[in-house]
Amino acid sequence: MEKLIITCCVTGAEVTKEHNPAVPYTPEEIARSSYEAYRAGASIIHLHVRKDDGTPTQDKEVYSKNIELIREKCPDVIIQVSTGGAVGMSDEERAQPLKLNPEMASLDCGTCNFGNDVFRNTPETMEFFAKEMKKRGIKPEFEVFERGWIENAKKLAEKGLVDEPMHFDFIMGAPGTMPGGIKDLIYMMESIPSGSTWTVGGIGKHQLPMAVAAIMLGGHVRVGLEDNIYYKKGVLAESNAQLVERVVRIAREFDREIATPDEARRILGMKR
Ligand code: KMH
Ligand code: ZN
Repeated sequence: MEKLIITCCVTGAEVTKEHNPAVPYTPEEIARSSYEAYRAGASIIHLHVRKDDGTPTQDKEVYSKNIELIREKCPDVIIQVSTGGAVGMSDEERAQPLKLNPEMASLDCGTCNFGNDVFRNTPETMEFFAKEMKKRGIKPEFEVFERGWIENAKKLAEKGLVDEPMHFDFIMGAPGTMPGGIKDLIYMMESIPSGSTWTVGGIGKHQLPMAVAAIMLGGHVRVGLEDNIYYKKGVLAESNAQLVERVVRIAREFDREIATPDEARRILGMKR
């Protein structure tokens, strides 16, 4: 098996310090938390940013400041900006961090219920993000909340809007979307085009079982406070690094070595 790529989703747009005080908001907090996760073994930081009061934002200048501080501490880590942003944001608003030409970005390829909201990604939205990423040489990570979203991503490839190999992130167990069972994960991994890579992010209680399954099945792992604020039932995670450290320990038990950022680039078919 390839070495294991660990993505850390350090803050997201939904969780707050009221849920877990370790959720980082300011550029300094996000950079520190990213650095700790990187030191623990994360080679990709999935990056949302916040205003200092915790409000999610896609503001280009705020992204720029966050990226600058992360880069100071982790010169080689892969920074994957979010184009999902928060529910209700416009496409233009969500696309702002792409203007900074990051190495990688998330591309949500479908619409779903999302808790009590609807996370809207129309075909037009998906094509807009795909074109923008292709134009700028940004590697997309296709976020998949439902099985049909893989078909939407394949359509983008058929239209020549994305380059292969494609990289998918299965988000499993988010309220309103596909569940986080092993059978669901196997169905997903068997549905992507051959030669593609995949990672999985389990939401809440699904984070640990999905991570262990991915380690065994040859996929990659996403963990972090965006997806899960607990270490175990009733016990809050102390930090993003703590969640990454656990994955590293388990991977070692299965003889899967941890990929450095440059090894992750090679596995994902990216140029530095
Ligand atoms: N915050 C969610 C609505 C992404 O980063 O691309 C979308 C999300 C996915 O987190
Ligand atoms: Zn996200």
